[in-house]
Amino acid sequence: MAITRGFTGRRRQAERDPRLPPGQYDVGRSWPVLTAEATPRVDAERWSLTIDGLVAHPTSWSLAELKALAGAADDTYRGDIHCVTTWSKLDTSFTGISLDTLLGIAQPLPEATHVVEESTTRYTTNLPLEDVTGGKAWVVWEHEGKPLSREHGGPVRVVVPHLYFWKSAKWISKIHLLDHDQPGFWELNGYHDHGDPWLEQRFDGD
Ligand SMILES: Nc1nc2c(c(=O)[nH]1)N[C@H]1C(S)=C(S)[C@@H](COP(=O)(O)O)O[C@H]1N2
Ligand SMILES: [Mo]
Repeated sequence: MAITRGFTGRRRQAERDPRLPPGQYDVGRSWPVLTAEATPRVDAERWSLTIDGLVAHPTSWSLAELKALAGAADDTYRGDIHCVTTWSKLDTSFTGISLDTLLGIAQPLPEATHVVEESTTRYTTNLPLEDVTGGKAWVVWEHEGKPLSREHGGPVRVVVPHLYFWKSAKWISKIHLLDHDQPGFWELNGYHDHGDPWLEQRFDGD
């Protein structure tokens, strides 16, 4: 028995997809919806994104303006996403604009160290500025080539795929820059402040 169990264990380990962080499973083609609040109906025509706080040029963009800015660049993230509730979705894609482009316009002041993403619903999540710069974060309106559905944050959400997905606010409306860390909705309710899936930073104290 012991030999069989050991053999099975090793085989399972060998078959485990190296793209899966510890404690995660692959949901395949499906995509679970995780929403704490009621799903809002956001009018894409009237929606805008604002970057403000500790920036030289506080700026708001309509969706048409964001699309024009993205233009031919067609900024697409292709890769994996990981939810703290243990599902991961591998090799998926989101199209929008890199936060680098938007922050390049707003220009964070030298003292800016953190951002808070704010949804139209008042959901918030906090990140160090360095986790949303350097090609790590996108503001997106398409998933796998189709408009982002309402339950997944449409018309526009954030995607920060290297952190657990609660750091990716749906129905984004504002990105606020601060000179200190300011825990958001889940961070005030027991989740880890940073949320690195490879370090299993699920809960406060992990
Ligand atoms: N506004 C808002 N954004 C949110 C959430 C939420 O409840 N409200 N849930 C977060 C969590 S915990 C996850 S895992 C992902 C879920 O995104 P999905 O529903 O598109 O899979 O969105 C994140 N962004
Ligand atoms: Mo999540």
